[in-house]
Amino acid sequence: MLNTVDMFRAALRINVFAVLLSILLLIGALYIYSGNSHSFRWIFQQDNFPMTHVSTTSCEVQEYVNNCGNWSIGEFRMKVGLKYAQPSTQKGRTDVNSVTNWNAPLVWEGTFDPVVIDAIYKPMNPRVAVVVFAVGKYTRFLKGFLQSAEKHFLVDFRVTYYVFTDNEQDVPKVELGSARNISVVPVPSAQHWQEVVLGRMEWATKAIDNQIRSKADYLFMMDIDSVFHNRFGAESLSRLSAVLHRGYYKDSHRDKFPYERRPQSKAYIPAGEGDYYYTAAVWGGYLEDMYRLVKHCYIQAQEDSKIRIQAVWQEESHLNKYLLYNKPAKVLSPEYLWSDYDPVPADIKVVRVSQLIKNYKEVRPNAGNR
Ligand code: UD2
Repeated sequence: MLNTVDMFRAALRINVFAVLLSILLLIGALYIYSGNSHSFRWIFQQDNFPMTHVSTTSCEVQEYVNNCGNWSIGEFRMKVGLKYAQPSTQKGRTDVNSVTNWNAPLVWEGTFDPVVIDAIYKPMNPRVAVVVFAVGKYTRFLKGFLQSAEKHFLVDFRVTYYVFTDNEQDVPKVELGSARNISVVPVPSAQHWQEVVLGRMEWATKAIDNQIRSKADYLFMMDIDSVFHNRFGAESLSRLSAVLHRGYYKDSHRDKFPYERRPQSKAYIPAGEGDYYYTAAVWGGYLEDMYRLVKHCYIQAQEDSKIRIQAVWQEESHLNKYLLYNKPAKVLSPEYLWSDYDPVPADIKVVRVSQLIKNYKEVRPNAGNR
């Protein structure tokens, strides 16, 4: 039989337990609220905010909704009271064209406001995969690339660098921001640099299938022998973003572009056709769109090799052919890949990434200039 004291103690224990449980539940609720509603608290609020403010801010946002479907329209509404310079319909860059003839943005410094861009993209919290190859002596470029990317590439976004290398020990320990990682993907060594350059398409296709697909929303392919110098931000994100090659952007006649001109090759582009000449050293987009394009380059190069032909600029030739018939959603100016080989002209207001000067004979496995 329980006496009165025992009953009192039992009641006290139950009360203490109930209070502790309530506190735990309260902490849990607050934690969930602060995590999930981060974007609402910071940028997007107020369900009665008109839709037009969203769609005119960026067609890219609408595209993301259509493709990813992860966010309701309400989540793209700008924070009421966010301060940024008023956009103008009259003033802007006049020295360069900032729209293509298929009405896609052509991105230059001065054509976007980073405050607005970040306010749109950061709350989406996309996962970005960066695929780089560092095979043979190219591991020497990893440190400079990664350290500078941490300062300038999609800062405060979730980024995973997939480093494809034949020498894991040479992957440097680099201090990374939060939610940023390096994932090493082993690949065999190569006898010829062409094996690496074209092999990238095959290895990247397989890696997307095997390990990247479930972990990324966007994917960039980048050359490793380059260094970031300035912001390379969310203004670069789109379904498919291609960078104008610095050597051919100043209204070169399209027949002078170094497209593949042999009809036997799958990369063939006939004279009289072409929009721009894009570099294969930086390109990016939605994971699935990039997968289609990377795989396309891989398959087309394989078809070429069956008849013992190699496109004049390897995967870059296949990339240019694809983009002629499948227009990119954004075209990035050569700010997004300049080169230390060339002086910077007046219309390049900001060099965001620059290719390093390298001794081709020394770094490539089979010596010889390109
Ligand atoms: C140009 C293009 C490049 C590609 C190549 C094809 C530019 C700035 N770059 O670069 O995108 O189209 O021509 O011919 O327009 N790599 C290794 N180990 C090697 C060789 C290459 O890891 O032994 C990787 C590395 O990531 C390098 C990339 O492949 O950055 C491209 O090779 P490259 O830099 O030698 O080619 P490059 O400078 O002629």
